[in-house]
Amino acid sequence: MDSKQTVSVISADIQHGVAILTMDNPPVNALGFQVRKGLQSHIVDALENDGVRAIVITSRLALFSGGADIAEFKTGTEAPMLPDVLQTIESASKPVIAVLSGAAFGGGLEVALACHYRITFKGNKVGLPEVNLGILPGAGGTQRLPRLVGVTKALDMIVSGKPKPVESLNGLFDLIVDDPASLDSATQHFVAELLSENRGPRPCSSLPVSIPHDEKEVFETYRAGIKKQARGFFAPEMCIQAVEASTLLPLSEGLQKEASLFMSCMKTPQARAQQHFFFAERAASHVNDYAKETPIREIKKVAVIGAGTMGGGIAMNFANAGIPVILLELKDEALQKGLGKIRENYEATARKGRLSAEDVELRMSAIHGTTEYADITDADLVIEAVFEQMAIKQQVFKTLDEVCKPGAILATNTSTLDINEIAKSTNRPQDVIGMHFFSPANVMKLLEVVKADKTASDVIKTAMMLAKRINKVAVLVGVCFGFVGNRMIEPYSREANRLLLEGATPEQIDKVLYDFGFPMGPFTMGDMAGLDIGYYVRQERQEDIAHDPSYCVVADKLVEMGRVGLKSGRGAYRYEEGNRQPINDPDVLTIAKEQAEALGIRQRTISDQEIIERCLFPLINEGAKILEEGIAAKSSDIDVIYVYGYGFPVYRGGPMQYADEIGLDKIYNAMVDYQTTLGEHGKTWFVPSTLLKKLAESGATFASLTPTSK
Ligand code: 3H9
Repeated sequence: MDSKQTVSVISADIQHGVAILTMDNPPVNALGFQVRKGLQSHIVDALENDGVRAIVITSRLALFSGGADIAEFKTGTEAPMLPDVLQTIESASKPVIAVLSGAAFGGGLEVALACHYRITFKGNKVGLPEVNLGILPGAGGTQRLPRLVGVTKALDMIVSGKPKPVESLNGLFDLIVDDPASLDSATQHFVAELLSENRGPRPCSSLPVSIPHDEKEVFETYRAGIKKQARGFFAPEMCIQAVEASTLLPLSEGLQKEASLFMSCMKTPQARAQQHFFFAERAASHVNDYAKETPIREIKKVAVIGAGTMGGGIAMNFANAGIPVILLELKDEALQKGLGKIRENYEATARKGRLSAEDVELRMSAIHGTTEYADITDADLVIEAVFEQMAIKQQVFKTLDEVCKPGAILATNTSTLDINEIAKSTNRPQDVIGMHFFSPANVMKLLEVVKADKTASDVIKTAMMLAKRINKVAVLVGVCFGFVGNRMIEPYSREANRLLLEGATPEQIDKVLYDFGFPMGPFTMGDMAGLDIGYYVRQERQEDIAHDPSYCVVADKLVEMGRVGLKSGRGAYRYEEGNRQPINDPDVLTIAKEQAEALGIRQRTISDQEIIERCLFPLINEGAKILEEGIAAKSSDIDVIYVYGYGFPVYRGGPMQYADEIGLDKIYNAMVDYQTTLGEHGKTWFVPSTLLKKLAESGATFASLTPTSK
């Protein structure tokens, strides 16, 4: 007789001798304690039930499973452990069939690998993304996948963490149906045939892992190939070693090796950082500034003011997402130049094989150029990306206020200016918001959404939601000079420049920060961006910095000498024609020495540790002030900004997670020490924030703070 029984997140339904175990643990069928316990007990029941001849594991959600419950990694995992549940499945005396009615990731795919047969539909995806969490697949994935799809494919999936279409994985699925709607009937048919042919369990432990003769060097070749992307990461090498073990050991021993490598990853600060970052990225969209029921404004047409590098890049985001854009520039020559640059960018992507010629034309056809404000009156969103000067921006917003339709969102891409002041030049401050893109705007994932005092909540919600449509990660912040990202980078560059005066070289400072994990050090970055940009910002900020005569004095001198970076062939380094490789320039050291002497600064040998502390601790301290002021609602938002906007190594989780990991007392004490050891400079710039002091004294972390809303 058929029966139905429900254990919360898993239901067991016996139909015609087949036990159908359906996972139903929204949102992603994470394999937390209840799911593991439910799976284990239902499988044991089904094995003991003489009326059951086969077991099907499937899901009620659009996803098969998103894998182990990552939140449990922090709080601790209770038995039954996933590898043990999977052992029960693999050694079952009745055939177990996984029916993937949606994507399967990590432990979710490992459940399917432990089953004896697998069924899915065309277009579905599976992956083992554990490496992105600083770990490796720890429930048999590194041992079973190579046995099913071969070493090369398994290695690639496990080390890259990227999902793959099911059709590309020969050997993994016994049946791939055309569409998800036919999965149920296809499964019934498959299982009926299986039983009628008496095909029993088929554990993959019996399969050998062989490396084709011409692929003996597979592991060494793979290591060499990923050297650049894997720089600084611990987990990729552990993944490789685990897959290597699958080729050398029987399954049971391979599983033990995998477990030990998994634990060695799990204990690292990198794993903590990457898991923190997984939740940080998602938490960035949880904001208190609007409600679930707050409506969003419809965005069907966008206008971008300014066809320079930023404006062009911003326009590309919308064209890429199929949203029509009007690009406005006052002079036709500048407009044509901007449109030409956009085409060049698309064509360069097409040459790399990442875009077809038709796509280039399709995207270009979504961007219309104009020199007339009259052409943007029906835009739902206007993003201003003109020269970074208050008077110019205010003039643009005054015009937008005159021409744009009621309800249009008026956004500014300013990276430093006061958006409340910009909003004042309109009669609709509730519609004004900051949408701060990072350069190159068509590439960088980050979008700082800046709410001004009067920005309406539906405008904030629309901007946050729109970010998803254009494939950005949005972080909501408040108004202050430089918002979160640029405000915190200021002490970082200030200290890097001051260290030059004190005797460090650009090369030493860049190397230390590159080795810390940044894609490049501050001097290489400055030369690439152009030293004139910082120079003009400093000119506008004289009242904040004039009291410190040493403030970026070498950078100022270089700009005044016409050494504005890569584009002029000289900056903090020198460059050969057509080559972006920085070359050390002794002239820069001479300039630094002369300036130091003029300021009475004694040059000395600077340790690498001091470079890290001097550049990063004031940056973190600024982050603490930002939290104190409510400019960012939570420390994890700052981490998302730094990883996606400034290349802070994700394996350190972002500056605030890094601070929590090394201990806030250590940072506080170092700040206090520098206050005395660095004389006037220390007294001015190394004052710990009240929040840092409070947390350090109580032994708390930034992550423990309750999110704020301003
Ligand atoms: C693993 O499996 C280890 C094993 O090898 C060994 C064990 C021994 N756990 O991303 P979304 C939450 S490690 C807990 O916005 P989407 C997420 O935080 C795991 N929570 O949805 C969010 O919560 P909130 C390997 C999870 O549709 C909500 O679910 N697996 C998990 O855009 C919705 O998430 C992975 O690394 C989880 N595993 O994307 C896959 N997954 O609403 C990780 C999600 O409160 N997950 N949440 O912000 C993903 O890549 C995506 O979430 C997925 C869905 C593609 C599944």
